[in-house]
Amino acid sequence: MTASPTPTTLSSELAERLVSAERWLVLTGSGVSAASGVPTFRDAQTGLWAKYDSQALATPGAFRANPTLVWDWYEWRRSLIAQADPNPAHYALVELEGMKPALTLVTQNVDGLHQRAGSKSIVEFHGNIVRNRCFDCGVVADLEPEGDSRPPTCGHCGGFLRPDVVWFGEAIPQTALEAAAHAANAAEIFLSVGTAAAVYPAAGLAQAAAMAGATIVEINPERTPLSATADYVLDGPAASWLPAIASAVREGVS
Ligand code: BV8
Ligand code: ZN
Repeated sequence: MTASPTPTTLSSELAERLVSAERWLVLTGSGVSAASGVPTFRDAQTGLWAKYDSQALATPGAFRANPTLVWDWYEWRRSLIAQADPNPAHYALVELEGMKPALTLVTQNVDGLHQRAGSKSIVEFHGNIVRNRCFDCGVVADLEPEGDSRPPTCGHCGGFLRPDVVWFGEAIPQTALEAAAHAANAAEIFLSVGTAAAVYPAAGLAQAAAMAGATIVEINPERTPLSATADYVLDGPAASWLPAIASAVREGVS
Protein backbone atom coordinates (compact mmCIF):
# COMPACT_ATOMS: atom_id res chain seq x y z
CA MET A 1 0.00 0.00 0.00
CA THR A 2 1.63 3.27 -0.95
CA ALA A 3 0.35 6.14 1.12
CA SER A 4 1.06 9.52 -0.33
CA PRO A 5 -0.75 11.86 2.09
CA THR A 6 -0.12 15.56 1.78
CA PRO A 7 3.23 16.53 3.28
CA THR A 8 3.57 15.96 7.04
CA THR A 9 0.21 14.18 7.41
CA LEU A 10 0.94 10.56 8.32
CA SER A 11 -1.81 7.98 7.87
CA SER A 12 -3.09 6.75 11.26
CA GLU A 13 -2.08 3.22 10.25
CA LEU A 14 1.55 4.31 9.70
CA ALA A 15 1.59 6.52 12.81
CA GLU A 16 0.43 3.59 14.97
CA ARG A 17 3.08 1.32 13.41
CA LEU A 18 5.81 3.89 14.09
CA VAL A 19 4.69 4.37 17.70
CA SER A 20 4.51 0.64 18.49
CA ALA A 21 7.72 -0.50 16.73
CA GLU A 22 10.88 -0.43 18.85
CA ARG A 23 13.61 -1.72 16.47
CA TRP A 24 14.22 0.82 13.70
CA LEU A 25 16.90 0.95 11.03
CA VAL A 26 17.13 4.44 9.50
CA LEU A 27 19.24 4.61 6.30
CA THR A 28 20.18 8.14 5.25
CA GLY A 29 21.63 9.45 2.00
CA SER A 30 22.74 12.84 0.82
CA GLY A 31 19.15 14.10 0.49
CA VAL A 32 19.08 14.45 4.29
CA SER A 33 21.85 17.09 4.07
CA ALA A 34 20.23 18.94 1.15
CA ALA A 35 18.48 21.40 3.50
CA SER A 36 21.90 22.14 5.06
CA GLY A 37 23.11 23.38 1.71
CA VAL A 38 25.35 20.37 1.06
CA PRO A 39 24.67 19.37 -2.58
CA THR A 40 23.58 15.75 -3.02
CA PHE A 41 26.18 13.33 -4.26
CA ARG A 42 25.05 13.39 -7.85
CA ASP A 43 24.50 17.10 -8.14
CA ALA A 44 27.58 17.96 -6.07
CA GLN A 45 29.38 19.07 -9.18
CA THR A 46 29.22 22.80 -9.70
CA GLY A 47 31.62 25.36 -11.11
CA LEU A 48 35.20 24.15 -11.23
CA TRP A 49 34.13 20.57 -10.74
CA ALA A 50 31.23 20.56 -13.20
CA LYS A 51 33.28 18.68 -15.79
CA TYR A 52 34.01 15.77 -13.46
CA ASP A 53 31.76 12.83 -12.57
CA SER A 54 31.65 12.27 -8.77
CA GLN A 55 31.50 8.55 -9.26
CA ALA A 56 34.68 8.65 -11.36
CA LEU A 57 36.57 10.77 -8.83
CA ALA A 58 35.54 8.69 -5.76
CA THR A 59 37.73 5.72 -6.72
CA PRO A 60 41.23 4.44 -5.80
CA GLY A 61 42.12 4.48 -9.50
CA ALA A 62 41.38 8.19 -9.80
CA PHE A 63 43.49 8.86 -6.70
CA ARG A 64 46.42 6.80 -8.04
CA ALA A 65 46.17 8.52 -11.43
CA ASN A 66 45.83 12.04 -10.07
CA PRO A 67 46.14 12.32 -6.27
CA THR A 68 46.22 16.14 -6.29
CA LEU A 69 42.99 16.42 -8.32
CA VAL A 70 41.13 14.00 -6.04
CA TRP A 71 42.60 15.61 -2.90
CA ASP A 72 41.51 19.08 -4.12
CA TRP A 73 37.99 17.76 -4.86
CA TYR A 74 37.65 16.56 -1.26
CA GLU A 75 39.10 19.81 0.08
CA TRP A 76 36.43 21.66 -1.96
CA ARG A 77 33.69 19.40 -0.53
CA ARG A 78 35.11 19.92 2.99
CA SER A 79 34.85 23.68 2.43
CA LEU A 80 31.14 23.31 1.55
CA ILE A 81 30.53 21.14 4.61
CA ALA A 82 32.40 23.60 6.87
CA GLN A 83 29.75 26.21 5.93
CA ALA A 84 26.87 23.79 6.60
CA ASP A 85 24.94 23.14 9.80
CA PRO A 86 22.66 20.24 10.70
CA ASN A 87 19.04 20.84 9.64
CA PRO A 88 15.64 19.82 11.14
CA ALA A 89 15.96 16.41 9.50
CA HIS A 90 19.16 15.67 11.46
CA TYR A 91 17.68 16.98 14.72
CA ALA A 92 14.46 14.96 14.28
CA LEU A 93 16.61 11.81 14.08
CA VAL A 94 18.34 12.80 17.35
CA GLU A 95 14.90 13.13 18.99
CA LEU A 96 13.73 9.80 17.55
CA GLU A 97 16.87 8.09 18.87
CA GLY A 98 16.00 9.43 22.32
CA MET A 99 12.52 7.88 22.16
CA LYS A 100 13.57 4.65 20.41
CA PRO A 101 16.73 3.28 22.08
CA ALA A 102 16.79 0.35 19.62
CA LEU A 103 17.06 2.73 16.63
CA THR A 104 20.18 2.26 14.47
CA LEU A 105 21.17 5.09 12.12
CA VAL A 106 23.10 3.80 9.10
CA THR A 107 24.36 6.73 7.04
CA GLN A 108 25.88 6.75 3.56
CA ASN A 109 26.78 10.38 4.12
CA VAL A 110 30.36 11.34 4.85
CA ASP A 111 29.62 14.93 5.94
CA GLY A 112 29.55 14.32 9.72
CA LEU A 113 26.30 16.31 10.13
CA HIS A 114 24.50 13.51 12.03
CA GLN A 115 27.37 13.49 14.56
CA ARG A 116 27.27 17.30 14.86
CA ALA A 117 23.48 17.19 15.42
CA GLY A 118 24.00 14.79 18.34
CA SER A 119 23.05 11.35 16.97
CA LYS A 120 24.90 8.69 18.92
CA SER A 121 24.11 5.28 17.42
CA ILE A 122 25.61 5.94 13.97
CA VAL A 123 27.01 3.40 11.50
CA GLU A 124 29.27 5.30 9.06
CA PHE A 125 28.70 3.01 6.08
CA HIS A 126 30.87 5.03 3.69
CA GLY A 127 33.32 6.52 6.18
CA ASN A 128 33.68 10.19 7.09
CA ILE A 129 35.26 13.08 5.20
CA VAL A 130 36.27 14.76 8.46
CA ARG A 131 39.04 12.17 8.89
CA ASN A 132 42.10 11.36 6.73
CA ARG A 133 43.97 8.08 6.51
CA CYS A 134 47.14 6.99 4.75
CA PHE A 135 46.55 5.48 1.30
CA ASP A 136 49.49 3.11 1.89
CA CYS A 137 49.63 2.11 5.57
CA GLY A 138 46.03 2.95 6.55
CA VAL A 139 46.95 4.93 9.68
CA VAL A 140 44.17 7.40 10.46
CA ALA A 141 45.62 10.90 10.45
CA ASP A 142 44.34 14.15 11.87
CA LEU A 143 42.59 16.59 9.58
CA GLU A 144 45.15 19.40 9.83
CA PRO A 145 48.24 17.71 8.38
CA GLU A 146 51.53 19.65 8.32
CA GLY A 147 53.05 20.99 5.16
CA ASP A 148 51.33 22.27 2.09
CA SER A 149 51.77 19.34 -0.30
CA ARG A 150 48.49 18.24 -1.92
CA PRO A 151 47.85 15.48 -0.87
CA PRO A 152 49.79 15.73 2.43
CA THR A 153 52.04 12.80 3.31
CA CYS A 154 51.73 10.26 6.11
CA GLY A 155 53.87 10.88 9.22
CA HIS A 156 54.45 7.11 9.55
CA CYS A 157 55.40 5.92 6.08
CA GLY A 158 55.51 8.95 3.81
CA GLY A 159 52.58 7.69 1.71
CA PHE A 160 49.82 10.04 0.53
CA LEU A 161 46.95 10.87 2.88
CA ARG A 162 43.41 10.38 1.57
CA PRO A 163 39.96 11.09 3.06
CA ASP A 164 38.76 8.27 5.34
CA VAL A 165 35.82 7.46 3.04
CA VAL A 166 34.88 4.26 1.17
CA TRP A 167 35.47 4.71 -2.56
CA PHE A 168 33.68 2.81 -5.33
CA GLY A 169 35.31 -0.58 -5.65
CA GLU A 170 36.41 -0.54 -1.99
CA ALA A 171 34.88 -2.75 0.67
CA ILE A 172 32.60 -1.33 3.36
CA PRO A 173 34.40 -1.50 6.75
CA GLN A 174 33.61 -4.93 8.25
CA THR A 175 32.31 -3.54 11.55
CA ALA A 176 29.91 -1.21 9.71
CA LEU A 177 28.74 -4.01 7.42
CA GLU A 178 28.05 -6.32 10.38
CA ALA A 179 26.29 -3.67 12.48
CA ALA A 180 24.05 -2.69 9.57
CA ALA A 181 23.22 -6.28 8.63
CA HIS A 182 22.40 -7.09 12.26
CA ALA A 183 20.06 -4.08 12.48
CA ALA A 184 18.41 -4.94 9.14
CA ASN A 185 17.73 -8.54 10.18
CA ALA A 186 16.07 -7.38 13.41
CA ALA A 187 14.26 -4.32 12.07
CA GLU A 188 10.54 -3.72 12.55
CA ILE A 189 10.79 -0.36 10.73
CA PHE A 190 13.21 0.36 7.85
CA LEU A 191 13.15 4.09 7.11
CA SER A 192 15.04 5.05 3.91
CA VAL A 193 15.57 8.82 3.82
CA GLY A 194 17.08 10.96 1.05
CA THR A 195 18.83 8.27 -0.89
CA ALA A 196 18.53 7.29 -4.54
CA ALA A 197 18.83 3.64 -3.36
CA ALA A 198 21.31 3.02 -6.19
CA VAL A 199 24.59 2.32 -4.37
CA TYR A 200 25.28 -1.18 -3.05
CA PRO A 201 25.59 -2.84 -0.63
CA ALA A 202 23.79 0.02 1.24
CA ALA A 203 20.78 -0.27 -1.08
CA GLY A 204 20.56 -3.99 -0.30
CA LEU A 205 19.76 -3.33 3.37
CA ALA A 206 16.10 -2.60 2.54
CA GLN A 207 15.67 -6.04 0.99
CA ALA A 208 17.24 -7.69 4.05
CA ALA A 209 14.90 -5.75 6.37
CA ALA A 210 11.85 -6.60 4.23
CA MET A 211 12.83 -10.31 4.40
CA ALA A 212 12.91 -9.92 8.20
CA GLY A 213 9.34 -8.58 8.10
CA ALA A 214 10.10 -4.87 8.56
CA THR A 215 7.71 -2.17 7.39
CA ILE A 216 9.54 -0.28 4.64
CA VAL A 217 9.06 3.51 4.65
CA GLU A 218 10.73 5.82 2.12
CA ILE A 219 11.08 9.62 2.35
CA ASN A 220 12.10 11.21 -0.95
CA PRO A 221 10.68 13.92 -3.30
CA GLU A 222 11.59 11.62 -6.21
CA ARG A 223 10.82 7.95 -6.92
CA THR A 224 13.66 5.43 -6.58
CA PRO A 225 14.09 1.68 -7.23
CA LEU A 226 12.88 1.16 -3.64
CA SER A 227 9.61 3.07 -4.13
CA ALA A 228 7.82 0.22 -5.91
CA THR A 229 8.30 -2.21 -3.02
CA ALA A 230 8.08 0.20 -0.08
CA ASP A 231 5.01 -0.11 2.18
CA TYR A 232 4.82 3.67 2.47
CA VAL A 233 6.33 6.38 0.23
CA LEU A 234 6.32 9.82 1.88
CA ASP A 235 6.70 12.16 -1.05
CA GLY A 236 8.63 15.26 -0.03
CA PRO A 237 11.71 16.58 1.77
CA ALA A 238 13.35 14.94 4.77
CA ALA A 239 13.31 18.23 6.71
CA SER A 240 9.46 18.15 6.56
CA TRP A 241 8.76 14.46 7.04
CA LEU A 242 11.24 13.54 9.77
CA PRO A 243 10.00 16.23 12.22
CA ALA A 244 6.43 15.04 11.48
CA ILE A 245 7.42 11.46 12.31
CA ALA A 246 9.21 12.58 15.47
CA SER A 247 6.12 14.47 16.68
CA ALA A 248 3.81 11.53 15.88
CA VAL A 249 6.05 9.25 17.97
CA ARG A 250 6.32 11.87 20.74
CA GLU A 251 2.51 12.21 20.94
CA GLY A 252 2.03 8.47 20.68
CA VAL A 253 4.48 7.60 23.45
CA SER A 254 3.51 10.44 25.83
C1 BV8 B 1 31.69 -2.50 -3.04
C2 BV8 B 1 31.87 7.88 -0.19
C3 BV8 B 1 32.86 -4.53 -3.24
C4 BV8 B 1 32.78 8.59 -1.12
C5 BV8 B 1 30.31 6.64 -1.60
C6 BV8 B 1 26.31 -3.11 -10.02
C7 BV8 B 1 25.35 -3.57 -9.13
C8 BV8 B 1 25.56 -3.50 -7.78
C9 BV8 B 1 26.73 -2.94 -7.27
C10 BV8 B 1 27.65 -2.47 -8.17
C11 BV8 B 1 27.46 -2.56 -9.54
N1 BV8 B 1 28.56 -2.01 -10.13
C12 BV8 B 1 29.42 -1.58 -9.19
C13 BV8 B 1 28.89 -1.87 -8.00
C14 BV8 B 1 29.47 -1.64 -6.72
C15 BV8 B 1 29.33 -0.17 -6.32
C16 BV8 B 1 27.97 0.40 -6.65
O1 BV8 B 1 27.01 0.20 -5.91
N2 BV8 B 1 27.86 1.14 -7.77
C17 BV8 B 1 26.58 1.70 -8.12
C18 BV8 B 1 26.76 3.12 -8.63
C19 BV8 B 1 25.92 0.79 -9.13
N3 BV8 B 1 29.49 -0.16 -4.90
C20 BV8 B 1 30.73 -0.12 -4.40
O2 BV8 B 1 31.73 -0.01 -5.06
C21 BV8 B 1 30.81 -0.27 -2.88
N4 BV8 B 1 31.80 -1.26 -2.59
O3 BV8 B 1 30.76 -2.92 -3.66
O4 BV8 B 1 32.79 -3.21 -2.73
C22 BV8 B 1 34.06 -5.09 -2.65
C23 BV8 B 1 33.93 -6.13 -1.73
C24 BV8 B 1 35.06 -6.68 -1.19
C25 BV8 B 1 36.33 -6.17 -1.53
C26 BV8 B 1 36.45 -5.11 -2.43
C27 BV8 B 1 35.31 -4.57 -3.00
C28 BV8 B 1 31.26 1.03 -2.25
C29 BV8 B 1 30.20 2.09 -2.46
C30 BV8 B 1 30.58 3.33 -1.63
C31 BV8 B 1 30.92 4.47 -2.56
N5 BV8 B 1 31.17 5.67 -1.75
N6 BV8 B 1 30.57 7.69 -0.83
C32 BV8 B 1 32.37 10.02 -1.31
O5 BV8 B 1 31.32 10.45 -0.82
O6 BV8 B 1 33.15 10.74 -1.98
S1 BV8 B 1 28.78 6.50 -2.31
C33 BV8 B 1 28.07 8.05 -2.49
O7 BV8 B 1 26.80 7.75 -3.08
C34 BV8 B 1 27.73 8.81 -1.23
O8 BV8 B 1 28.07 8.14 -0.04
C35 BV8 B 1 26.21 8.89 -1.29
O9 BV8 B 1 25.61 8.93 -0.08
C36 BV8 B 1 25.96 7.61 -1.96
C37 BV8 B 1 24.61 7.27 -2.41
O10 BV8 B 1 24.08 8.38 -3.06
P1 BV8 B 1 22.78 9.04 -2.35
O11 BV8 B 1 23.07 9.29 -0.92
O12 BV8 B 1 21.62 8.19 -2.68
O13 BV8 B 1 22.77 10.44 -3.04
P2 BV8 B 1 22.27 10.76 -4.50
O14 BV8 B 1 22.80 12.10 -4.83
O15 BV8 B 1 22.49 9.62 -5.41
O16 BV8 B 1 20.68 10.86 -4.29
C38 BV8 B 1 20.16 11.85 -3.43
C39 BV8 B 1 18.73 11.46 -3.19
O17 BV8 B 1 18.17 12.40 -2.28
C40 BV8 B 1 17.88 11.50 -4.45
O18 BV8 B 1 17.07 10.35 -4.51
C41 BV8 B 1 17.03 12.76 -4.26
O19 BV8 B 1 15.74 12.62 -4.82
C42 BV8 B 1 16.92 12.82 -2.77
N7 BV8 B 1 16.69 14.16 -2.22
C43 BV8 B 1 17.10 15.34 -2.71
N8 BV8 B 1 16.71 16.34 -1.87
C44 BV8 B 1 16.06 15.74 -0.82
C45 BV8 B 1 16.05 14.36 -1.05
N9 BV8 B 1 15.48 13.49 -0.20
C46 BV8 B 1 14.90 14.00 0.90
N10 BV8 B 1 14.86 15.32 1.19
C47 BV8 B 1 15.44 16.22 0.36
N11 BV8 B 1 15.41 17.53 0.64
ZN1 ZN C 1 51.32 5.70 6.01
